[in-house]
Amino acid sequence: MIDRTRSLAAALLGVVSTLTPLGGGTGAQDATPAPVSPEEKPARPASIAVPVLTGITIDGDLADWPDTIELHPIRHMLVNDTNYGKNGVEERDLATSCDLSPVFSVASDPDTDLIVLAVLVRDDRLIVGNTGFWDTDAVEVDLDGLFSDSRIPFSTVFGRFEEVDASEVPVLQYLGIPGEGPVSGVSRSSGEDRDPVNPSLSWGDISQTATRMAFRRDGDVTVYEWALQAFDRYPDRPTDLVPGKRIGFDVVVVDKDVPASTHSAETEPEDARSAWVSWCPGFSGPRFLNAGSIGELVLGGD
Ligand SMILES: [Ca+2]
Ligand SMILES: [Ca+2]
Ligand SMILES: [Ca+2]
Repeated sequence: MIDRTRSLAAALLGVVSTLTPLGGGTGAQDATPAPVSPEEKPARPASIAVPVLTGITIDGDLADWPDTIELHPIRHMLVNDTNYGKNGVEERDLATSCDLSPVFSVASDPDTDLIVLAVLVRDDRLIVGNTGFWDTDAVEVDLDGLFSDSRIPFSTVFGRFEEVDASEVPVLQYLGIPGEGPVSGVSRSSGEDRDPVNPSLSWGDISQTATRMAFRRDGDVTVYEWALQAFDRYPDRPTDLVPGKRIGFDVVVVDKDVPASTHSAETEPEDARSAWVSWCPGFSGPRFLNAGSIGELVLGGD
């Protein structure tokens, strides 16, 4: 996997090297790979020992990221789903396809207690929509500061979209699109009217968090640069990012390549539905309902 990751990075960065240099900047200190001790064996199917990285500016420009930091592929496509499709890409081609080939780098910043995340998405067609989850290119980030196996039933959320509060959901889901908000057409959540923000926190108020995101489009690569706040309990108990801590984590890239022609995911022509591709393998329903279904970050440090 490491060799494949490196070859993907080389292939992708070969394309974007003059456009989105990941590294070579002087703004941040070098990322030191986190040593993994025997007691830090992976607990989830997808696991990263994340380095410490400070001094990142969230502006969509990755020149402040060190070139020593590892890139990870995002390559698990949701198939046989009524909301999403292959969008013309086969899963096996996600490492090299000009239609869609996404990678990311991630680190923890102990100075700010935030997770920093760079997502690079080579994507042939930029589509930004504001009506729902099905009409736009997007990135979804799932975080569980408690690293729990908590699970809630569908009924907690579905049918209560405007009332349910993020504190009731075991996984916080941050959403970002490469354009102006609103995200997913949300104008009201947890019982309150919301401004059209981007990024957004599903069922919550992102202004009560320190999370932010900036995007940039260079050639055929969309870059999302994030600083993300995890919570033991949203919004009053943020997670302390201490060395050795595990954080539940997944990152998902959504690729839509033609403007939506209908008003729901199910009614979009099957070949026009967006692709949904996750870092963590497996799909047992929406990530935010099941904290044990996402991967993990194992935090490095001194
Ligand atoms: Ca930056
Ligand atoms: Ca595409
Ligand atoms: Ca697209």
